[in-house]
Order: sequence, then C-alpha cells, then structure tokens
Amino acid sequence: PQTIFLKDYTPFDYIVQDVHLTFKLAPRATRVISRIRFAPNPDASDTTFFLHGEQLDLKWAKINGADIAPSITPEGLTAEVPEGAFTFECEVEISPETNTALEGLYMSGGMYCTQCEAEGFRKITYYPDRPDVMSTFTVRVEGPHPVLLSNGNPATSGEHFAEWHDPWPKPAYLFALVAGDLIAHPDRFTTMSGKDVELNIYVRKGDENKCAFGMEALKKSMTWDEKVYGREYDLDIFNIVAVDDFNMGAMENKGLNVFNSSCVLASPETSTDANFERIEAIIAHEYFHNWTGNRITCRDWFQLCLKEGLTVYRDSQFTSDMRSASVKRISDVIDLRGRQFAEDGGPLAHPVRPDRFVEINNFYTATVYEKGAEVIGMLKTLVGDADYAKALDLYFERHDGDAATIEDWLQVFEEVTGRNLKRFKRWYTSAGTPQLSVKESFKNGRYKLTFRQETPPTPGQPQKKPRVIPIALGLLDESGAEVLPTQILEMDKRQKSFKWKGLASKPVPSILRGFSAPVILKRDTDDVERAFLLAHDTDPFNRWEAGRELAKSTLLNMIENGAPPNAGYLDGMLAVLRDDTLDPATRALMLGLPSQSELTQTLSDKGVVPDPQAIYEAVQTLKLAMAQHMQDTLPRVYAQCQVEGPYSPDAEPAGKRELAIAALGLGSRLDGGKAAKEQFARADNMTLQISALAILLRQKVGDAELSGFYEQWKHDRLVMDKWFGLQVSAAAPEDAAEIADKLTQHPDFDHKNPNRFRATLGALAAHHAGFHHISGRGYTLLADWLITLDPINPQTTARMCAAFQTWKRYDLKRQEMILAEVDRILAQPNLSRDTSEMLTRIRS
Ligand code: BAL
Ligand code: ZN
Repeated sequence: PQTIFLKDYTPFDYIVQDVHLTFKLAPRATRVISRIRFAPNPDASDTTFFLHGEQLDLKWAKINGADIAPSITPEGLTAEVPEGAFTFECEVEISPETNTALEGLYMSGGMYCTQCEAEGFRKITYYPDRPDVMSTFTVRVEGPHPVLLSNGNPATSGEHFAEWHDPWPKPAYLFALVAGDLIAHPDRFTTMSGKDVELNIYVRKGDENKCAFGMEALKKSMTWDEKVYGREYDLDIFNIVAVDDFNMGAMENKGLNVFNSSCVLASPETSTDANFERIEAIIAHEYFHNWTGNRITCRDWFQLCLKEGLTVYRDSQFTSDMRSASVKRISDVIDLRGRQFAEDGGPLAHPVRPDRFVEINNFYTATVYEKGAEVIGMLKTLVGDADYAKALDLYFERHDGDAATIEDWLQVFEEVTGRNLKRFKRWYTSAGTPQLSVKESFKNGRYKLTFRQETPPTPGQPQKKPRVIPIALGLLDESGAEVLPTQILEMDKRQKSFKWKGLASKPVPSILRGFSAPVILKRDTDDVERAFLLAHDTDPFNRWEAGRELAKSTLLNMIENGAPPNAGYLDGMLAVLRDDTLDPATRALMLGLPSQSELTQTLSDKGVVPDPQAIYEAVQTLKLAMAQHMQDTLPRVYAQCQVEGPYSPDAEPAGKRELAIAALGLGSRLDGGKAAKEQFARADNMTLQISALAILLRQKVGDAELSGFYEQWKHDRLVMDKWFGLQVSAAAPEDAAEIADKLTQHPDFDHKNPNRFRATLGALAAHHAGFHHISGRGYTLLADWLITLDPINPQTTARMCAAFQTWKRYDLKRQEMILAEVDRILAQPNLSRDTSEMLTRIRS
C-alpha cells in the first residue's frame, strides 16, 4: 500500500463551483446522479482531471452534455476535459444494504445513512474527495420514506422526494444523507442576533422518550458557543439523527449531525450518570465543529488536529463550565494517561500532526484528539486568556471559509502576541511524551528548582529537540499555607533552573498544577511529602495527583517487594473519605486506584517486566485492606450519599452516587455483596442498577441479578451492550476470555454492529489481567474475531488492533503469543489496508 506524505501536498487542479446530486434510493441499487461545475484552479500547477471513486458502478458520464468514456481504476476516474470551465455529469449505482463497512451510504435498522469522513464520499459518487475542495451542494433525495434529510436548509419537498440546499461551501467529507421512518423530537433556538432555528433529534420509533436530554445539551452548547467564543449558528435548521450501526461516536456533517445512538439517546432507566455526561459532551463537540471544522476546515488530513484538537479543547471547556472543572480535569488526565501515553510510548506513536499515513482512518487517535487538545490548553496557558480570545477572533475572521493548516493557526497567535512559536510548534511535529525531571536545592532562604526534559525516541524520530513546557507551580510551607501562589514557569530549554529567595524555610513544591503539560514528571520524593500534599495542596488536581502517586508507590512496593499495604496510604484515604469539605465526586476520584495498565507502564518505564496477574492481585489486596481500614466509615458515607427525589443527571447528585458506589464497592468485600443486592433490588435508575450488578458479578454472587437484568432489558439494544460488556469486565482474569467467547455465541451477539462488537471484545481487550492472562486465550480470541470482522468492517477492526500495541512491555512468552496472533492476522489473504497498516506498525 502507498504511503502518503505531508510534504507532497499540492492543491487540486480544479475549483468546484457547485454540486447537484440526485439520489434515487433502493437498498441494493441506489442511483446517484451528479452534476458538478468545475473551473481551472489558478493556484494549481497541473491540469489532470482525476475524481476519486471506489466500488461504484458507472452507468454514464458526460462533459458539457456530451457522452464521454472515462478511464476507470479501482481508485477513481480520469477523463479528458476542455480548457476553461465545464460541467461534469454522471450516474452511478451503489448498494447501501450490502455496505457493511459503514462508510459511504449504508443501511442501519432499515434506514439509510451516510458516513463520509474521512474518505467515504468516494463510495457514493465520483468526486475530488479531499478536504480542500469546498463547494455548495444542492441535493434531491427520492424515496418512499417519511423522512428525507440532507445538509443545509430544506428547499422543496413533495410526495417521495425532498430537496436540500447548503449555502455554505463544504468539503465532501461533511456531506450527509438520511432517509427512514423516523420520529422527530423538535425544538427551537433563537440565536444571539435573533434568528430562529428549528432543531430536531430524529430517532427510530420507540426511542422518542430518550431525546429530551440531548436536546437540552444542544441548546446549552449553542448558548455557550455564543457567549464564550462569539460563534452563532448559521442555518435555519439543525438536525441530529441517531443511528445504531456507526463506527465512531458521532459526525459533525453540516446541519445534519449523525450520531451513534449510544452517544445521544438517554433516559434515567437506561443510561448511567457517565452516559449522560458523555452524551452532553459529544453533542457539544459535534455542534462546536460547526465553526471549528466546518466553517474553517482542514487543508489536508495531516491537519486533522486543527479541527479535532481544538474542538476537544472547546468541549472540555464546556463540560468544565457545566459541571466541575477539577473533576473534569482529573477525569481527562486519567483518560489521557490510559490511552494517549500508551500510544505515545509504543510502536504506534505519531506526532499530533502526523507527516505520513497509509490509511487516514487509523489516525483518529488519542494523540490527534486528546493530545491535540492538551497542546491548545498549553498555548492558552502560555499566552493568557485575553490573548487566546484575541487570537481565536482573528482565526475565525481570517480563515472563515478556508481549508487551513497548523501554520495558519499558529500564525494568528504569533501576530496577536508577538511571540515566536517555532519551538512550541514541536508539540505538533514531534511524537512521544516528554519526561520532565526536577531537582531542588535550598540554602539561606534561596530555593532552586532545576528541570530537565527528555523525550524518548519514537518510530522515525530518534532525536528529539526541546519543547516549550508550561509548568504551573505553587510553593507551600510546612503548615500547608501557600508561600507562592500558582505561577507559570516557561521551560523552553533542555535544562532550566528557576530561583526564589527570602524563604523562611524549605518549601514543598506543587509542580505541574492542573496538569499544565502532557508530560511524565519524574521527581525523587517520598511518601511523607506525597501524604502532605494529599492533605494540604491548594490545587485540587495536584491534591488528587498526590493521592494517586501515593497509591502507585504503595502498589509498586506490594508488587515488587511483597510489602503489605502502606498504612500511611490507608490513613490518607480514610481522611479523604471523611473529609466533608471535599465534594463527593472528588472524593470518589481520590479513592480510585491507578489502572492496571498504568501500573504496567510505570513498571516497564522502570525496566521491570510487569506480571499482569501479580498487578491484579495487588490491587485486590489493597482494596480489601482499604475496606477493612474504612469499615466503620463506609456505611455512613454510603447513607449520606443517598439521593432523594426524582433522578437528575446533574453533577451534584451524580457525584453523590459516584461516592456511594465507591463505598458500596469497597464494603462489598466485607459483606459478601449484601448491600449491593439491596441496591440492585430497589434501584430506579441505571446508574444504581448496573453499579450494583457489577459489584455482585465481581463478588461472583450475581447470577440471579444477571438473568433478571437480561429479562428486564433484552429489548433495549444499548442496555444489552452494557450487559455484554459488564460480564467480561467484571470477570476474574482466568475467566475473562472464556466468558467473552461464550458471549460471542449468544443469540444477541452481532459482530456486524460495532457497539456490540466493542462491548464484548473491546471489554476483553480493556481487561488488563484477563486479556494478558498467561493462557493466551485472550489474544487468540481477539485475533479470531479481528480476522472475521476485517472483510466486513475494516475501520472497527483496525482500531481494535491497538489492543496489541503494548506487546513489548511483557515477558517473552506473552510477546511470542501476541506476535503469533499478529502474524496470523497479517497472513490473511486480502487483509484491509486499515488493519494491515496498524499491525505492520505494531510489529515494527
Ligand atoms: N470528525 C469525526 C467525529 C468527530 O470527531 O467529531
Ligand atoms: Zn471531532
């Protein structure tokens, strides 16, 4: 397969002036008739007329009304064209019903829908399918369905047809079409300039009672983007459609967002607090793309972080404003360390802006999205809130209607601030997580911190230059009072020292407050200082971090030296549990332990070969010790955190439930699940019901509840995904693969549905000790299913291959077993480009 390089970018040879499409829908024989006006691009150097097109059955093609016989390859169409402007027309036939890749136009549960990002439009018709080709679209959809939707504003409609016109030029990846027997949950919004906008969430019959929360989230997002970024919505209508079969979470098509139903449908009985929060964030994310992604799009796919990093950053700001900023920050960092640090430290490491790819679908990664958002957070920290706002205003003003680059983005910051961002730009171009080590000295009231940055080599980048790292720092005295409130140190060299004088005593530093940069902090410290910061740090993130570090040091000592649980840690956690001045959600986060894969990474960074079973056992031992140490307090906290009245997904009641569930989970190690059985029996919402079930399954006393849950919810697809996933994630390590295997034989398992596939096999891959069980059954089962799924849905298959990316961390036996499975998949004939690229990179 061909590698595509950023350095080879050239503009398309033509400008597309406008596009007219007619769809005559039929499950296996949809006809797509296109009329496209082209004109030569004065910025282009060549005049080859090539249009992308894959798996299309061309019926005819014309230029300026005259038949042509273009040359067709599996990748597209080439034709002779006249000089100057001309009109290209063609008709193709496609088969949505047999499109299991869920890319292009396909069918899901009887409805038609599309997914075109990144390169799906070429499976709909012949077109220059690249993000820098932008045009207005007029679309006519013909079919017997009550609802016929496309982008933009509705034009005309009649019996069995509807026409839509999108006045905003857009690239083909933002095209969308939906047709089906759908029900609308309608509403309206008045924009800041007084424009009335029609809003709809379209769902299948039976789901109409699960739209209200999503609609409120949409209106909140529209208001927030006006208030915080001054961005107003720009069409007469905004539609969201829920689809059951979808490779991603959701898609920001202009005026017609298509959502995985799991990311929009919500009700207290079927969705957990975490589901509600995620739905709110994803609705905001897709809506925010209207400006950061759609009005200003990417010049080429290497610039994906331009829209994704910024939009993730914006949705995290939104969630911080709607809920608790510190809880959001802590949760984001847990996620970043779990997914992005693993990627950055292994064979799949790539820069936030990659400079090469084989299959762009493989670059919708935690690095592009989440690290991309971290880079924007750092930029804002460095330039300050006021200049960030000015730079964003300039960005929107200057690049509205453009397909832009990271250079364009950084340029507006340079102009507004007068800064040179050359060194900062390395965050975009250099892969790997910097390690930031720090040494301190104190003498005669003078305190000095010396930082050093080092980034390990990553594939294709053996040497790393220093980057600009904003370090938020505060200093505390021995009583816990702040002697230096938070200030930002700019670490812009390989090594740099910072000094303070006139201090009465040696301070305790609180470094990297709020996790001000996505780095690994390396500091020789001890549990006494960690316990001090856990008790006193005024920065909520670093207070949590101190507890986390203490937990890590306790667990590592247990794993490596067979030590008993550290009494200081147990006391510290008991104090946290009892600390009523801390909000419940923060207490719940503090009581959580580092994930087993995070511990694996820490061990492997220290040069120790991790044993997944030993890590699992240490975690179980520590949880039991915590339960014993807290046994008098747990029931009181559980009782205090009961929420009265009707269910609300707001942050405050959700936080209380989270702490109650944490207390229940620990307590179940002493009461054999008695209290969890009671909670399951009286639960009137999914958060309480499924958390109780999870606790019972972990205690191996939940068989009756598991069957009861199935009988209660077997009609509900999204709840059944939870039922599948939970059984695997709650299994003991030795049982996880066998349980997953049995579930794949269950009549309700459907490997063609990405949600069900991910719920079952994804849960296995995420069960650290289960997936890496020394029997190797986890590896074999996942590989079997990846081989089965690849010809059906390459995108979902390729993403799940990432489960194998950490193979180098483990012992030789596990390494051999993993590589044998990777090679078995690679040896399959006709393996997709997606999967083959992923596994080849993992193998390297
Ligand atoms: N653009 C793909 C889906 C998303 O990031 O919103
Ligand atoms: Zn996005």
